[in-house]
Amino acid sequence: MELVYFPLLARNVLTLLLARDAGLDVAQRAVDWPAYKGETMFGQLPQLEGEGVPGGKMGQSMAIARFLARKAKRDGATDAEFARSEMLLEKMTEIYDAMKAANVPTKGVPASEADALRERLATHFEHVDGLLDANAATVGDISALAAVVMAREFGVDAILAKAPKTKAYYEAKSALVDETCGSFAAWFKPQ
Ligand SMILES: N[C@@H](CCC(=O)N[C@@H](CS)C(=O)NCC(=O)O)C(=O)O
Repeated sequence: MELVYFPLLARNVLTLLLARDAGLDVAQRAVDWPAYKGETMFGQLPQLEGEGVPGGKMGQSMAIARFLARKAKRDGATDAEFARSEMLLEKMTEIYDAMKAANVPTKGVPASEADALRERLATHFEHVDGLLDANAATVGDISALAAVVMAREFGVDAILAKAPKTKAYYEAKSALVDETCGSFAAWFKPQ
């Protein structure tokens, strides 16, 4: 399978980390944009393509991650694990949305707003830390890692100041992170 996306750290990170951690064969492919728009289901990226994808292609980043998690049995083995994983996924969406709201596309987050965002991120990651189970490695647990990767330009120590388990998980998974998306540029960063 191929994940069509831009060489950035954004809506692709969760899927790529999950796929590699779970041993699914998913490679990222870049395309000419906006020339490729007409080939996508919703006029946007990411899009998962290839054999094993119903109809050959699917859009919506979180649907893609959940689809692959189900395939790899990383969506939670019990009701309790599923619930925990789903809450973590929604936390990642909140973290993404908080950064997106403060971000000026291609430029970054204005310096005047970066400290306030850092504080909001630290609180979000404190919530994440209360749910995280690195050993379970559900898609929700991996989404905690993805959230740190997307937010790390704001300072890992600052954003994880109240999230020791998440910090330890991020540090333990540094090789996975580097191999998976080490060559992509940060999308969310202070200006
Ligand atoms: N809800 C969609 C949003 C996708 C989205 O906003 N994609 C952006 C990049 S992150 C995009 O394709 N932008 C280019 C465009 O709209 O032309 C998802 O999660 O996949």
